[in-house]
Amino acid sequence: MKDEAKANPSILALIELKPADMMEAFCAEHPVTRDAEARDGIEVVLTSGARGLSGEEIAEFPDLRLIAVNGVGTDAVDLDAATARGIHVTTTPDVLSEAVAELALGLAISVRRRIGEGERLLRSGGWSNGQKPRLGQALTGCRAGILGYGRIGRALADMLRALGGDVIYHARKPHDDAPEAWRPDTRTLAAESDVLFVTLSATPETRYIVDAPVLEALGSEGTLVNVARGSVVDSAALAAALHGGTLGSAALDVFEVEPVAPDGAEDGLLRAPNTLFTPHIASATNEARRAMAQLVIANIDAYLAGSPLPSPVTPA
Ligand code: 8YV
Repeated sequence: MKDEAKANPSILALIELKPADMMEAFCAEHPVTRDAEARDGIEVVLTSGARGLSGEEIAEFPDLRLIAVNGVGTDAVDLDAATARGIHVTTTPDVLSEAVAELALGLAISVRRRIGEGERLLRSGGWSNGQKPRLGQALTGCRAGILGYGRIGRALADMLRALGGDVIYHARKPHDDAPEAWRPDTRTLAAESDVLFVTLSATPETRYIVDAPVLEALGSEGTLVNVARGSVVDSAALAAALHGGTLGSAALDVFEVEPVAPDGAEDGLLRAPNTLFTPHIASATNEARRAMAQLVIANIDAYLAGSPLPSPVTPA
């Protein structure tokens, strides 16, 4: 790469692409800076679904033309501010759907079969001291409700069908090509499910779409699994439902405030019974992250070449 371009980086990386060799190759072949204060001359910002780029930040970049998101969630990107300035936004759809669905499945099996609880009983010596592990609940054959029927919801439905249970879903409208049955609203979906999987996008309309009445409908034997965003679940209502026994169990990979501090805002939730928590790792596999990095770089290269962008979310 010409020294002149290296001297005047036009790409700001706010995140590190993984695996590391992808970031090394990216920086070797592109005019990249990691200087978070850089503004002038920055045409491209590389960010993540979790980090995003706010309207205030977008306003600080006079030359910005592309926001390349390493992820599918755009809730942390001010799309209106980007569109108003004709700034492109790209994401990495499809390449992470199976990884996210796989973790959702793993969380459901782990919390219902009390895998974490059993592991703690063994490591604490409780089992060797005669304590008996508690019985769990099967996932095989149970009624699974999927809230949100996009790429991740569909990938999850495919996996759940193999477990032989009924799979139903709620989305804004029924999907004609869906083998599963549609339910008209979230509470009806919860009432007819043993496990409610949350995969829908976080928007102002979906904030707290899983609230106390929905959790009550899911019931004292029911399980909630969230691999979408923390903002779609009212976590105070969730903590109360778990502590009160109106909801059976919950497994979360995303939270209203991330990262979660052990004694922080989600304290009540972290101390709730029958729970399992992971630190926003749904797409965190070598396979998915490498494919995400390849797609991010493909979008940036297309922009630099003036070619059509592979996966734009804002009108190209
Ligand atoms: C990533 C995500 O963890 O796709 C998303 O929106 O939240 C996750 O895939 C995140 O983008 C970090 O790169």
